[in-house]
Amino acid sequence: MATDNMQLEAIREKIENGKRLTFEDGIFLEEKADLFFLAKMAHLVRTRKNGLTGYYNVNVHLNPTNVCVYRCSFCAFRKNMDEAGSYVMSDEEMLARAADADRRGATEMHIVGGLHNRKPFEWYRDILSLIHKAYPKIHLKAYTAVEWDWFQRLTGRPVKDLLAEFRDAGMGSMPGGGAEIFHEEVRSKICEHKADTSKWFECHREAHKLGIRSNATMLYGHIEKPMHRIDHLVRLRELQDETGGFQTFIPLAFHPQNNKLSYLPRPSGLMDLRVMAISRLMLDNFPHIKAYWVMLGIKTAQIALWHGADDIDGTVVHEKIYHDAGSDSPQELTVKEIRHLITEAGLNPVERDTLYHEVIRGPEMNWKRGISLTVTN
Ligand code: V47
Ligand code: SF4
Repeated sequence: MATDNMQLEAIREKIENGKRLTFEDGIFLEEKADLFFLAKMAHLVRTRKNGLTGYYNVNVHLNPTNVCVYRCSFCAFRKNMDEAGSYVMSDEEMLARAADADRRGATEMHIVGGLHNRKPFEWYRDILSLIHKAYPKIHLKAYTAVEWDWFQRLTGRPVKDLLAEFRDAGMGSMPGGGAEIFHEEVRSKICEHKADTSKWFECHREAHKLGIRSNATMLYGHIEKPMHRIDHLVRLRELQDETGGFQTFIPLAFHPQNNKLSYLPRPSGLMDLRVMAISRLMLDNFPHIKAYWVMLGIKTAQIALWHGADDIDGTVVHEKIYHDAGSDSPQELTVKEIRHLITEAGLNPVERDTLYHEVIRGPEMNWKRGISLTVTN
């Protein structure tokens, strides 16, 4: 029988030679590898793919409504229709948010929200055309698989038609939310009613087939076990083998305030870094891994850049989902602060757009799209 050391050495050899890790290797890393080993290996893979670059972008969040028909147990953002604190933004408010984004030189608006009991699918589509017509340069990263599944339920139409229609209205790409944990043992306990795992994958597969890029997430640090996390990563890796349409993977640390899982502690800093590194190692076909500072906190996000992450997300203004759930990170980081975080970590800050082209800034808030920065290997 192989000893733990022999097994660890075999994994090291695989990583150094660019070979794929198995599900069992992933479990072994979860259970036996120390943080130094994980960091060293993940950093090797991150430098192979992205050198010593630390990517960031300039973006703004828009959550058009917090009214939601679902009741995911981890969610602190949703409200019932008539509940105090519920809101639906007007077109004017959303346009004002887009104008603000434009003024700040944002290259991206990240648009996600609740599934409103009374809003038809056209409301969601028209938000995109409204903003896109007024500010065509801003990339709209809009609506998670859960929302696409909801539009499908509302209309009875195939998701590929809906995606094409929304793309024509201005959608640029799909964010990675709604993935939570794919394994049924967990999914059935934390979000049993919304898009199931096969629907989540169907939406992303169809998007990729249409040439629409997307991201993927994993909500960790609640009731899931290591096996569920590794299963999640392996499933994502399989779709990426098939389509190549994923850009970035974003591990999302569970925030326990104001939701039905408030009895759970927050994941530790150690867990944040371990999950980041293991994600980098398992997702050998994902070009990027993002340390989303809003949920990790600035300090952990900075260190995560040495644990497999190559991207720190954006300047992020008006984020609600995590802040409602108790995130104590600020609402906004300036470009200067983000660049400082990255440089202080010994890395080279590069501004990217949503599709990982370099952003070249001129005077004032003028910017143009440069070359593609993603190396596929
Ligand atoms: O799916 C909700 C998560 C996600 C909580 O694609 C929570 O670039 C922790 O998808 N604690 C939505 N997490 C956010 C999202 C995202 C974020 C950043 C970048 C990108 C991208 C996508 O937020 C949900 C859920 O997993 N979430 N509540 C909570 N209490
Ligand atoms: Fe609704 Fe999304 Fe919250 Fe679930 S996570 S309750 S789908 S807003």
